[in-house]
Amino acid sequence: MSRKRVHRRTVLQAMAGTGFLLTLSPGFLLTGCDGGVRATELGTLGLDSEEYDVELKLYATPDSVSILPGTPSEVWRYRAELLKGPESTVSENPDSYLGPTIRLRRGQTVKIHIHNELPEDTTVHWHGLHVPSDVDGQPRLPIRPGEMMTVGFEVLDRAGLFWYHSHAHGEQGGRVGFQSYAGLAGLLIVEDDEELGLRLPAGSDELLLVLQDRTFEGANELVYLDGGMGAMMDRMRGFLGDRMLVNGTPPTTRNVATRPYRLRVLNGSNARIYKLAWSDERPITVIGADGGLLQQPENKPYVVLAPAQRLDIWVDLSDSRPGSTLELVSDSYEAGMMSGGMMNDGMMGGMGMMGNATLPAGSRFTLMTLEVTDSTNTIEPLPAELARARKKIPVTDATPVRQFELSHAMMRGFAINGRRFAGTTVEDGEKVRLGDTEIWEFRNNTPMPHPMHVHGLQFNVIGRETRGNGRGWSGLTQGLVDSGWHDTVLVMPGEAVQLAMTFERFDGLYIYHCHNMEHEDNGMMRYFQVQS
Ligand SMILES: [Cu+2]
Repeated sequence: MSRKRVHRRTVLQAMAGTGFLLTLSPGFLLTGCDGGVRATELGTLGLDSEEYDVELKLYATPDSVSILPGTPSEVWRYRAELLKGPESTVSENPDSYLGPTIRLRRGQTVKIHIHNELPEDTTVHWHGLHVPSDVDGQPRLPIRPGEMMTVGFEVLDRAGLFWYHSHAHGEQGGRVGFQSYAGLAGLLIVEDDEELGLRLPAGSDELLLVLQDRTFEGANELVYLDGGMGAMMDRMRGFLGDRMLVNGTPPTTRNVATRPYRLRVLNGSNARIYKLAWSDERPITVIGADGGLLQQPENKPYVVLAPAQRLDIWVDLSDSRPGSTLELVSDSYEAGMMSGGMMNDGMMGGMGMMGNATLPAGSRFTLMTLEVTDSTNTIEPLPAELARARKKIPVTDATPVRQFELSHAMMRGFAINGRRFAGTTVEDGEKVRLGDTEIWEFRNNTPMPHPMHVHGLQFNVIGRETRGNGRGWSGLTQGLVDSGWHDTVLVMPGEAVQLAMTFERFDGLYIYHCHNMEHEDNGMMRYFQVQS
């Protein structure tokens, strides 16, 4: 038996409440401020309750799925089994490696038994959800092969599109990039009364889109960081696949009718940034971002979607002619050589020194074609006011500012304030007070963009400043969606971005990191501690 498994047994036994647990996982027992939320019996983390509204089993398991014509591809994926709760809680995606879409209601209590059937450690992170530290799927609480962990939480977030994915960190380094690439990701939708009251397009008029790029070789085998110089460059700029998959399959045509649709889009890619636009150049109407609906709809010529970000888009096809088509594309932009983009002379960076991507960053391609095949007369207009319930975080001149310098050392990966990921180590500058509001400023000193993610909360983007050095990326500026609520913000090269955030309800350890998964796996991740 390997040392790993012995170690895990120790953790499981220790969950009965003995003291040495603290040394195995600092912060583990600190989550006690919100009556009833605490680590309890064997393997149950987070909310401990007699009764849950929803209970399900979630398996992380090897599988094979037909993605391209021919041989099925080997993947790692999530499968779910609903034990208790509304039928609509779990919808499988049978033709895809993506995990089932999990649909929850605000206020529900949820219990999830996570089974690891993979040959290595894993975790499940509920990206964007405000959950206790122990439930957050952090690398400090791995689920060993063959073992099960139970997490409980209350759905506290307002309605929005969230997702769940692996957040594993192995002994040799980060495994987020590999495991997510292998297929360990799925959508999680939170609904609430406020949003349902708006009567936005639903059912078949709500289109869920997960954007991912992949590379296949041989008999449809997924390829990730396949060694050599190319792999080294992939680690530096982030992995770029050579073809697009949408919901785990090549882009398709969807039949639609002459009425409004709601597109809810997740960038589930490891590193690729999308510039979403309509093929007829009509504006993109944005109604929501990571943390739910915006206060009012906003029209943009195009929108930028960085890894882990979500956008909610409304489109009205009521004036469309039956037989006509409309494409959702990712438009071209200049990405800079260091990020695998096109060079100025039009030569593809991917063919030169920057790795072997044949679909360089900033390429134009189609993600989905809408073909109008039906006419309908029932039109729900888009409400002018979408969200009133959540007020922006108040900040004043007295609100403390915490700065984070993002840096890159060739061959030695990435760092935040000069520090690389070092397990649960938390420095003085990484401790915050429960209940406090702060401004976090991420300052990008690298030639690459970084989508920075803070766990356990939603923040407001309150400012952006360019400090020079931002060459090459101006083609994305007008498409950044900064209003509303976010858990991931794109910080461009040479840019400083200010975020307002409040550390509510839960103390303990959380993580902040770049969501370019190769940057994250190569050091650009740190723990921070919320102290009560
Ligand atoms: Cu990064």
